Amino acid sequence: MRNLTGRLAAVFTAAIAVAMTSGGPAGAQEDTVTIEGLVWLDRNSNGVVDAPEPGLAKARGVRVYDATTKLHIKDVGTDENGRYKAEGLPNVPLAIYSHNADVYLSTTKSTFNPVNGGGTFDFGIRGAYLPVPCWVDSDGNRSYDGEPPPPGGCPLRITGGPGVDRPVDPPNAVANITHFADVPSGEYTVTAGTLFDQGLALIEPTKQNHVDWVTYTKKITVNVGQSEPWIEAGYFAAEGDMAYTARVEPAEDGYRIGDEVDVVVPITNKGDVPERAEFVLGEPFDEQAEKLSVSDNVESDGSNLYTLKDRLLPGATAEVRFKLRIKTAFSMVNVVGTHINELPDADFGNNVVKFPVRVDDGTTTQPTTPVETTTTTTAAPTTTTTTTAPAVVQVAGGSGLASTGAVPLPLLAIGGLLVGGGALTFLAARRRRRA
Ligand SMILES: [Ca+2]
Ligand SMILES: [Ca+2]
Ligand SMILES: [Ca+2]
Repeated sequence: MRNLTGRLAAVFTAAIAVAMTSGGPAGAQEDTVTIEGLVWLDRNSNGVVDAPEPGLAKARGVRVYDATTKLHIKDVGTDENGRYKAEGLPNVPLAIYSHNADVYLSTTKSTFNPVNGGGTFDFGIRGAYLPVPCWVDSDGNRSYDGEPPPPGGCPLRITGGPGVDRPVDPPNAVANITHFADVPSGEYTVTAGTLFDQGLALIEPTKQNHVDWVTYTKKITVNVGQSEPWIEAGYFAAEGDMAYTARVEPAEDGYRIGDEVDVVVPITNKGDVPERAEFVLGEPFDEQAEKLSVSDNVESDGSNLYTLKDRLLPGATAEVRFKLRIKTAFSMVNVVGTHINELPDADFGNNVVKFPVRVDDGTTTQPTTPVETTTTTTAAPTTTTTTTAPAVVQVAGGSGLASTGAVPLPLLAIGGLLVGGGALTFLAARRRRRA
């Protein structure tokens, strides 16, 4: 018995010894390798890390594969300095690929294969360099002649591609012009900020690479490592002038409570740049006419202040249409454009429209409707044969101008003082919001 016990103990001890040499945690550590390195923006493409060339921070780094089986092991990203490090990789022949070669130009080897025992592998990449002349056109020729940028800098931004969203880079020691540096390939939108509060607006695009003066955007395609396209954003001292008229449809000498009418507000841009126009429908008030619908080319915050959704080109006219049902008598249509649309309005004289409208106020005695009785011979019902005569409306001193957009000069002159209801309040509130 003692002999058997001794033999079992010897076997058990041997088993532990085998397990310790072939399996345990100490063995696993010896069988792994580490790779590390730098991914940097090699702007001069010389394959060397020069002083001003930054690492590609917090981005994609490398992809690691088993070089024999082709199986993907892991992807490793970069830190804030553009460095990557992968520990605990199996000690097998590895294939290491740049994870940026699809959207950047590689200026060094982009693949190391096979790699045994780990090591350090750096990857140089180069993005596109997009010059962006951005200037205030001081000589009026709508071209860039080395003029300085707007006083507050160039409000440009690039968005798109693989998660790019950043402002334009100012001129620096390397590039003496505003630019987007290190841009990976992809589809982008370049957006120019509006500078209306400085009285500046984009020039009319005359070249394919100008940022559009209506949308303040430009869509571009960037190819791997190119030095184009360049984008131009020229501003100039613009003058805004929106002109407003109004009419009522259908054109009638007078209207009755319950009638449905359209108040139409044509707005013409007499300024020299596209702008979104704003105005207040001062009268009729909501208490006087129910708004059944408003054309979809304007937006409103729920007040009686309306803003064109799209910028109106110089010389163009947009019509805003209100469908109204008359609720109570009113005597004026009153439309007032704002002092400041996107730019200050250079001529407020064409912003106020005010004209009289005749509406039956309900006190007029309706004329006794002459029922056609030509065939009446008995007490046959007549109610269904009633013919309603044209309404006779109460004219409160109006001159029947409802059907025209013309504004009598005296009324125009006082219009600015008699802005209906809360128009001035809304105008003031709007300016404060913008401030
Ligand atoms: Ca370099
Ligand atoms: Ca110029
Ligand atoms: Ca105006």
